[in-house]
Amino acid sequence: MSEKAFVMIKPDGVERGLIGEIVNRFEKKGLKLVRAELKSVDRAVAEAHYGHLRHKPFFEELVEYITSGPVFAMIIEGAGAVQNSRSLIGPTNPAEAPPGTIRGDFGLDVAANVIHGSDSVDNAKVEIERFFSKLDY
Ligand code: YYY
Ligand code: MG
Repeated sequence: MSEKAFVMIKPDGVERGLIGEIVNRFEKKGLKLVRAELKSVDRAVAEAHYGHLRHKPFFEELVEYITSGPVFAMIIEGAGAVQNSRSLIGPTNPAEAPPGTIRGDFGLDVAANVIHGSDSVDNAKVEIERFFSKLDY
């Protein structure tokens, strides 16, 4: 059975008009876009999504950033969708991400790093349920 990943273009990526370019990369890789929605993230969802970082000094800034404008939330499906989407996205800090990766090509700022991708199959399930209603996938 094919795997699902949760991927989200963050407010800076949406604002800078990168949705088409980014979706294109997933499609070219052979991963399928099975659900997508432009939506705003409220504070409760943001705090849950970044709950693993709540004790970090940048947590408040992170929550403010992700709630600052619309995001483009996606369910991506295909073989190894979680690992393969993380490979397309690249390392957390865009300043250190290699060219050819989404973060390497489109960013410099670790706080506004263009895109989120789930880091495990289990977390992907939790994130998909957090951002999409059950009827949507
Ligand atoms: O999964 P990934 O997004 O690559 O990194 P996480 O360690 O899960 O951190 C989530 C999010 O937090 C990251 O995308 C940017 C932000 N962040 C930050 O602003 N400063 C850091 N030093 C580390 C992470
Ligand atoms: Mg993460």
